[in-house]
Amino acid sequence: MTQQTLFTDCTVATLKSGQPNYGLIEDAAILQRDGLIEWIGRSGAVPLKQSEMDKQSLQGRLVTPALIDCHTHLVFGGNRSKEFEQRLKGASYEEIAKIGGGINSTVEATRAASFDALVSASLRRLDDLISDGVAVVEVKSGYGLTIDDEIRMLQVARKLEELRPVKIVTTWLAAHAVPPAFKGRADTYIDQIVIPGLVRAANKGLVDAVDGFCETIAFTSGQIERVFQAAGSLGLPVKLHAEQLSDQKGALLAARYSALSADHLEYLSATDVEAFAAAGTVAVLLPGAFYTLKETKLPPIAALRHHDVDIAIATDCNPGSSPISSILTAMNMACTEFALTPEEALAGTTRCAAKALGLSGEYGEITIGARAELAVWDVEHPSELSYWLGGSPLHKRLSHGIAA
Ligand code: DI6
Ligand code: FE
Repeated sequence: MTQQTLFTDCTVATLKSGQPNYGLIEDAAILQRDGLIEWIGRSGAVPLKQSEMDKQSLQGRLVTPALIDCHTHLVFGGNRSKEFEQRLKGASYEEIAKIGGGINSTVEATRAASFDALVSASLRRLDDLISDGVAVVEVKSGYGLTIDDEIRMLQVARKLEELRPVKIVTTWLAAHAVPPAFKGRADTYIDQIVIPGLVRAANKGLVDAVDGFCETIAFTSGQIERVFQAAGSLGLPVKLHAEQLSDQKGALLAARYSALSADHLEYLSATDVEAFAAAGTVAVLLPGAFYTLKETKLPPIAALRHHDVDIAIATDCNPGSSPISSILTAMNMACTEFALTPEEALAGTTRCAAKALGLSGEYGEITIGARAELAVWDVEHPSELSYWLGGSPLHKRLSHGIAA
């Protein structure tokens, strides 16, 4: 049976591409049918007989597309508060990684945790995101670093989707760090774990995209390129942690492989942005990592804007460089640290984040045919979503057109 609702008495920020001022529609109505947006416009212009419809007043609230966190490491065991203390005393992220802390310490804790323990630790963080109006979360592997442990992480990620009304997008990130068993043998690790593991995980239907960490403390662009070729032969899209700590020209590699996104980008050279822009690759900025690592080098925002690169914002939720499970906090940080406008920040967690996950048109915009995944807010203007810090002004989420 058809399920249809007319939401009335609201202001809608559609975030539709090419529309100024958040695509705002005052005194709006939204018609959803079987979980899809059937119509959106001014309340006086509803094209059907309203008496025949299930109506719901939103009592003057603001409606946006539900938010999207397009870059997280949500599944992990333990935490790294000890490293937080070390960094506050002056140790750098790279120094800690080189002496066996960093990603590899979370690898140990993740391998030691049971499947259920990983699910419940991840659920807490997922619930934080949901209470910020998030409906789509990308989740990476990368703390297993054996084939079985990497696969288990993605199985945990898929399990989350059964437990909450969200869409989980999975990413194979075995090329995140060289594990101790392969110390000094990064190429062998790529050949024996990263690529055969990817094939196995993909055959199990566990992989939506493939990522890597291109950095002096991780993998060279040549090593990442081999992973990208394997992804290509499986028909999987790629993305990359690029230019986070130094300029390794990872963003250019990502662009050459038509990556969905290149992420971090603090050390991306402004002169490389043009080539990057031509690929249509989304620039995912991660202000939580910038903040946590007390980074001072800003991503080349002016050049990204000049070349019309789509900019997304994500939490990078992880226990080392970004222990943040609030997308609204990431939006606030993007404005305060990177001088994005609140409108850019909101586009960065809706329309542009959807593009970074290959979900354009389906999520991240309120437009006819898109999914009725909506967030209803107790705010007067969308700029408030980036403005408040701490606490969430979410009134409710609508998932599949129904209160979630
Ligand atoms: N860059 C990051 O910011 C995360 N991964 C990456 O490649 C950090 C992961 C961690 O420190 O655990
Ligand atoms: Fe990351």
